[in-house]
Amino acid sequence: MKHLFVLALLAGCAVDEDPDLSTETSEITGVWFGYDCEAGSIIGGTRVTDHVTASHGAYIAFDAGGSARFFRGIGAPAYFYGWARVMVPASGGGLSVQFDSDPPAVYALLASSTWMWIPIGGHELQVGTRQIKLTATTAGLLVDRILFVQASSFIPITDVYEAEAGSLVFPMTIGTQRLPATTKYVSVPNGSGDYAGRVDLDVAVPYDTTYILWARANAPSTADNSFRVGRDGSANGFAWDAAVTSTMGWTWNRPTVAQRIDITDVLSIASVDDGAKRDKLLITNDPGFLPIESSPPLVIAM
Ligand SMILES: [Ca+2]
Ligand SMILES: [Ca+2]
Repeated sequence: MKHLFVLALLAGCAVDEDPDLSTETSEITGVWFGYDCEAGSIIGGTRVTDHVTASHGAYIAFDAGGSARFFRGIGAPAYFYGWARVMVPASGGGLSVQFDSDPPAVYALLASSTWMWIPIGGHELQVGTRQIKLTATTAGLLVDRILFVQASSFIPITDVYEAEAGSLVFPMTIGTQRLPATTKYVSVPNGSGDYAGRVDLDVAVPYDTTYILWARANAPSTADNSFRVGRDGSANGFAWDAAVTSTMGWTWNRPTVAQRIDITDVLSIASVDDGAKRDKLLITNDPGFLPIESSPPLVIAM
């Protein structure tokens, strides 16, 4: 890291932070890099806000000017397509993206009360340390993550499905936890028996390929945490053990292997252990996206 850092200084780049030089490749995106914006170098009227619907539990808000900068070490010239996960105030807004001392490009954004991914252009990145600088043309713009991939056809998603919105097969039933906030979930109540009950969720993705699945679950013991996920009503998919939680606690976890999903598909979540509760399923193709649970566990609709 030091080596390229010194080279960058010699080349006259304005670098005031160690760049992130890690190279990552995922089976879903190919070569990629991304940042949770709250981890950037943030100055001026930009603040970091914690929230459970943001990746790593936080986003940046452009309140009154300010900027967020990220430093990327590039080992070989490559073309990257950029994406940003944003929420836009009712007035609409604009996100400005600047590489090094290039003229900034401004992307006009429509109002959105939920997170959405927007494209932020293609960029040829040369060898060395590149600076990516974000600013906003409108106060109130929120930015959670930025993601850069080499595949021109890639479209990022971070889609959340409520488990209780699916089609239930008895003895899978809908339940409600009132505290610390109202959470609706599905479960096979303890005593109803193992290996019985299912919920089928209709899902949609941009294209047929593999995706990362996350589930938010309550699983108070290893006897109350197992389920299977298949497709089209079958449980012949893969086993998934939720992370063990406190009695009233909820947490996100994921299987290590990405799973194939078609453009329109039915994911079937079949109960193995009675007593396990499932609140939400999140489907993403962003390898760096991390849903988190605040501590003590809050329950806030995503
Ligand atoms: Ca974030
Ligand atoms: Ca739910």
